[in-house]
Amino acid sequence: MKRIVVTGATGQIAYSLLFRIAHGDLFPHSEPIALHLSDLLGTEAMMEGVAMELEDCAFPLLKEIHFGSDLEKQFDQVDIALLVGAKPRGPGMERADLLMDNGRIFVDQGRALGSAANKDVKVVVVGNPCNTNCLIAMSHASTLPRQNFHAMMRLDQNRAQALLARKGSAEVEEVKRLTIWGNHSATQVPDFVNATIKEKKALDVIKDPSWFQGDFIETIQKRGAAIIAARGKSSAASAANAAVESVRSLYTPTPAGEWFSSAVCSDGNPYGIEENLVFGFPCRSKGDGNYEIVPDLEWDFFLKEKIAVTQKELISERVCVEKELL
Ligand code: NAX
Repeated sequence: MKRIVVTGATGQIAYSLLFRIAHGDLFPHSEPIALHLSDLLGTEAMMEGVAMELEDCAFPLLKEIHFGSDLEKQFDQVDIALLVGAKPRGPGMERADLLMDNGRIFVDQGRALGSAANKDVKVVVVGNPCNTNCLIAMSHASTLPRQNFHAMMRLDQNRAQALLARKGSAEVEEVKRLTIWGNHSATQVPDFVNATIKEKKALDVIKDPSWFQGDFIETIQKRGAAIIAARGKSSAASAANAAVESVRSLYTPTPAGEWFSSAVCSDGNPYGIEENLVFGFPCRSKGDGNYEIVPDLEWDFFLKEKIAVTQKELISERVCVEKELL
């Protein structure tokens, strides 16, 4: 049986995510599941309501449901931790304030993971700013391997994949080798140089380099804001889907020559990115829950410059939190 904790369990992403997990979507094989719902003190009644709805789905794989606000209890023996809970950015709030406020949450969660979770736990941070939150949690879970921590880049990858399929008149599954380098923010770098459509370089299918360097990158970087403008709320079901796929990719052998995007610890990376960052890289897995960074992808001058910018942003986020939170 796999124990899975979801934080922010009464939030809008969790309201899609929990049901996908309970249905068995995290793994390519059938696996009995114990779900641990974690959220702030005072949300117990809502968590109970969500637990009741989960029961009412009569999911065959869902064997146990636990909920509460005590991190040590909810993180006890978990195999997978999806850290979704975070404070939304309020009006007039600076990015630095958000970094500090949310960073504090991840200090406690990192410690609780280190002391209570299974030693092989795989952690995916969704709550924003997810790369730096992940760095903080990883730094405070010193008993756990740093390579077991991920920040979610998959929604950006999926958005880029869908856009390339539309523009290139292809099916989504015919778009491959997409990397989102760097930070899950407006500086992220969707890599059109190495992406393929129907086994050909995307640049040879959509013969319009200025579209890639302009509209394509900007649309992906600003897609989150466009959803908020249209829906009045941030992405939720698509974020939940991406969280499911982030985990599922770790438990599914990556087909030869392909990869998926995840932000992982940059220590020892093959691209010369500064160490001690959580940075979006191309990753592949043997399906055992672990991954390696795919080496040897080429960057053209344009990508190289953009990747330097996103790296700089991540370094500045780290500088912002390092005194108090690292
Ligand atoms: P909601 O506001 O619906 O839910 C947030 C949840 O977090 C609530 O259950 C709340 O009780 C909990 N929470 C608030 N403060 C907390 C604290 N101090 N400690 C623990 N839990 C706390 O947000 P939702 O739409 O579910 O989004 C959750 C997070 O995902 C946000 O940070 C959001 O920015 C982030 N996202 C990340 C994405 C990604 O691709 N990495 C995309 C979607 C989303 O924007």
